[in-house]
Amino acid sequence: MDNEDLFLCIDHVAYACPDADAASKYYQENFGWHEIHREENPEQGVCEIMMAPAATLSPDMTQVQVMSPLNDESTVAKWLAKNNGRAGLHHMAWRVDDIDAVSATLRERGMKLLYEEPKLGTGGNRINFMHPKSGQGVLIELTQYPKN
Ligand code: MC0
Repeated sequence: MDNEDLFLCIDHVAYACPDADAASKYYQENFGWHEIHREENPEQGVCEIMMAPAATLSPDMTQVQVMSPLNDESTVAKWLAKNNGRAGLHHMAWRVDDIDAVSATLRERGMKLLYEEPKLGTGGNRINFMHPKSGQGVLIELTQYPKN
């Protein structure tokens, strides 16, 4: 793939904390942000709440994903423990149109993707992650919206 066809936008930035509900309330009360969507993803071990500065999401509006671990085995629980329990930015997600083609190109370029095949992400998206070593110290998610 050509560089200009790889990524569409920053879909969301993910904030990891011990209590997603409490963080959502804080964003609503202090910043006027809105809950757009919430779900539990047992495979990823997270409760996650998608939030935006408007009640209605426009197509390219970057969201904040507020997430907390569902259990001690969650990668987010491990991350929080390593961070001495402190909340903080955990990853950012880049939206792609064709995650299979983008993943193939990134692999050709030597990037390490965590999963052989995409897994289920928020709202039925297909997701994968680039290892923080490939992201120069940042965990980067690739996310593709369901095709109609
Ligand atoms: C770990 N590292 C990070 C990091 N997590 N660097 C930047 N950002 C992070 N979030 C670094 C560590 O500092 C360490 O660097 C190295 O990566 C290995 O870390 P570790 O503590 O030994 O942990 P691992 O290797 O067991 O796990 C790290 C890994 C894991 C990224 C592989 O967290 C993972 O599988 N993440 C992908 C799944 C995920 O995060 N799911 C939650 C969101 P040094 O230099 O010390 O070696 S789910 C989601 O977001 C979905 C629902 C969605 O949006 O649709």
